[in-house]
Amino acid sequence: MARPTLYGSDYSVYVRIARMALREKGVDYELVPLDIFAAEGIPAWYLELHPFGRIPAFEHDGFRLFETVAIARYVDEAFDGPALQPVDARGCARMTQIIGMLDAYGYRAMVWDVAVERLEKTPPDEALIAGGLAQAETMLKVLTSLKAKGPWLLSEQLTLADLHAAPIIAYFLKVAEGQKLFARFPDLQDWWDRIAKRASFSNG
Ligand SMILES: N[C@@H](CCC(=O)N[C@@H](CS)C(=O)NCC(=O)O)C(=O)O
Repeated sequence: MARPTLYGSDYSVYVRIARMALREKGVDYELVPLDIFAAEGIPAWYLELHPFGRIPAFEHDGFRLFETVAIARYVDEAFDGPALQPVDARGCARMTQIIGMLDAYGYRAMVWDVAVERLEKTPPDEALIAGGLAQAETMLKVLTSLKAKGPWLLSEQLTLADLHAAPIIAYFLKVAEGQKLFARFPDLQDWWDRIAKRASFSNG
């Protein structure tokens, strides 16, 4: 099968999610560097691939996709390797719920409002960080309540939900406030220790 192409940068949480799916499946792929924040702006050719100018975008044998969850699902279904999605209705719904929740309520609060604001802004907007931490707390409480018993979020099977959560949480843990809040969720801490050891979690 043709080798797929992923467009994006190492710093991106969403690119990392897609790369984890590719690596967990054992898919050989090409990463084409695309810095969405480059001073010269987003190249016109990239906007053909992703009209909203975000990363990642993906291409396989003429088939183009953007939106990380669509990319990850395609990678899971189009290539050999261990299945990364449950087959039962409830497991599949739970996985989709966790991914949707991370996208809708987790990413902006945990990555941008807390981590990026603390690490990159001078002076940081403390009200934004406080609001982000409050939302992150709800997120982690709900994630704990949705997590099944067992090594992964959906019990025995590593799924796209684990791969979606790990890079978002990794970014949150770059800052002391994130570490302090996360330490209050021991069930997630065990899960984190496990996912952080996956070869797919390291970039490259
Ligand atoms: N819904 C998109 C989100 C992708 C996204 O927001 N990517 C970030 C990098 S992690 C980005 O491109 N940000 C550029 C910007 O916000 O202008 C997906 O699932 O792929």
